[in-house]
Amino acid sequence: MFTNVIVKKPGKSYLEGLTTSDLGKPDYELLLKQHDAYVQALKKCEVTVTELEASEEFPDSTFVEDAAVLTSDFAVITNPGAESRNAETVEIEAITKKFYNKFYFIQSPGTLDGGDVLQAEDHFYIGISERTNEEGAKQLKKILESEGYEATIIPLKEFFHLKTGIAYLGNNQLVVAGEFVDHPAFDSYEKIVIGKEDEYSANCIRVNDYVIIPSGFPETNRKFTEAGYQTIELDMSEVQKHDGGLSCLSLRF
Ligand code: CIR
Repeated sequence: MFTNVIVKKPGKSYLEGLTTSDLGKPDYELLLKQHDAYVQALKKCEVTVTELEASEEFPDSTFVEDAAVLTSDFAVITNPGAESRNAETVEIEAITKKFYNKFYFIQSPGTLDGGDVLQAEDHFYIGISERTNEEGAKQLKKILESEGYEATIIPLKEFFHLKTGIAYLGNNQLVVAGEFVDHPAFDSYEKIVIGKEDEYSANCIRVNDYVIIPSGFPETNRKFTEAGYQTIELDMSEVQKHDGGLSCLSLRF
């Protein structure tokens, strides 16, 4: 059960942010509408939304998930792997101080993006990616284990971030795509498998009574509905253009 989320309005500089996709330039007005719909959907999930103002200095800072890993009783401030995003943590640390008094920090030469961290009850999975290095992953594992959690490090083969291709729904159920479908680390879970053509929809978020999924993936929606979940579909086109998905846009705790 989540009670709070932190989101951040995208600034105009979003258009100059990082991307590997070839989906074209985002439309800023449409992006704002999509972000607003995201905030409304979260409110429908009965969480209190803390919305940070846009900052032009950090083009990718609407992807707040990468700057912290939040658990029920402590916060880990990350050390984001992209140079242009590294100082996004300053604002996130300041806002999380309103909710937490126990903090840990990922330190250089360790790098870590929150998008590479998945929590499934008391077990965390930490991806090693272009953004999260082995040192960063090991630091986080040590922090989590010192707090009584289990942690498994997963070197990624293809996905951008760990959560690009996996989500935890609760009830021992995972949503998996691509390299995670047959990954032995996830053998003990019940899985909703997302096909290659619907891969983008594996980045979804369970928030209390709903699973929020990107629109345009009827097969994914059908799978969730069949598994007994209520879904909310959101158009994520302008977010996808900059390699983002539903999880990246919020910190949920
Ligand atoms: C970046 O390259 O950092 C952003 N354009 C996208 C970050 C997406 N974040 C995430 O998957 N957690």
